[in-house]
Amino acid sequence: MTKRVLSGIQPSGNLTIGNYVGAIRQWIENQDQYDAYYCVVDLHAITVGHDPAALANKTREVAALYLACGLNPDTNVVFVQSHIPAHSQLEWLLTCATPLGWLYRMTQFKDKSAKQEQESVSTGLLSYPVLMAADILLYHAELVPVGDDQKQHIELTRDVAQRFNHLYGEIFTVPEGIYPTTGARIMGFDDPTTKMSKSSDAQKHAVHLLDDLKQVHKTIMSAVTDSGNEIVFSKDPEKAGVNNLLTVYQAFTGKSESEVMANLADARGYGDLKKAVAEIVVEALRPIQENYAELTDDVSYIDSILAYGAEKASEVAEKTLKEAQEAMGFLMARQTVKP
Ligand code: ATP
Ligand code: LTN
Repeated sequence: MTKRVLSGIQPSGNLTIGNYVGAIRQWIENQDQYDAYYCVVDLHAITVGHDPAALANKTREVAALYLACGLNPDTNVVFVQSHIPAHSQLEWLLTCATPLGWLYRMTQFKDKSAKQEQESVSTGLLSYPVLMAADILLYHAELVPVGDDQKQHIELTRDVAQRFNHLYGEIFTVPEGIYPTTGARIMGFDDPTTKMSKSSDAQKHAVHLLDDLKQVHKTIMSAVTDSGNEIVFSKDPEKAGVNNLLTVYQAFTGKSESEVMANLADARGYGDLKKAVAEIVVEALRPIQENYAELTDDVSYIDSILAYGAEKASEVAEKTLKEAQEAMGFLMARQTVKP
């Protein structure tokens, strides 16, 4: 049987090569094998401060990038999370079945809330993983392709599904996360000890999919390394910068570690390594940027894909929501109103 897949990215900044390698590339590589749903999770993007004037365009941009990277909208359902009210509705039902302690344990909540004034941390930032669980469980997704940083959220989704099923009956499929073998966590070029993140403002931190290609080259050439000169894959924290560059090279070429080392045998130092990585990344981004320009030439094209996607997604989501409501004992609304 074809497996059901769901994943999504928040329109909370400019998509990075981390989002590409950790998530989108997995979606594309296996797109013929799955019955897949990919959403732009705009409701997640408002959990930290956002710009209302930019949200709609960002949402469209992320959807266009899914397609520009190679996702086929004829065989995958591509949609916007907020277009399907069932996501917010199921979230509330699941929230009431989720112990608060489970949410306080989430490291992403701890990290993101620590960066804000404690008084202004939103409740949404805490309940965010429950919304993610709703996204996944509404579609009975069996597999969720994401980067490493989402492991804890996937575990929580599994726990919530199991708890709900135990309390109210077997409604939800318990999903599994799938993670790329290479590049599940790309680190920042300015600081190889922190994950590359699209919401970081730091200069030279990330390469974004739509960055000017000269800038891409510059950012990679400025990557932080170490004071040595040894080009090796290594878990030594001292060598995190070099390891990250090699990982990016490996992720973009699809080669094994030993093939990567053989390819780079002539590199004399870190300058040569960075140049090789920059060339690979620039050539991978070039066709994506060309596709993106073509796709966004006609604004209504992306909107029509999203409208079609919402129709398909809603068929599945509405059905699951009703099942969950019935299982919890709600009086179901009837079609005919006149007594
Ligand atoms: P934000 O900074 O807004 O929290 P983000 O860059 O961490 O954003 P998300 O929208 O949280 O991106 O993640 C979208 C997908 O990209 C997820 O599957 C996530 O695991 C993956 N991802 C994000 N950053 C990386 C990274 N540095 N390396 C690998 N995968 C990543
Ligand atoms: N929390 C995820 C984004 C996300 C997601 C999802 C991923 C929201 N809903 C459902 C997979 C499936 C993140 O990457 N920050």
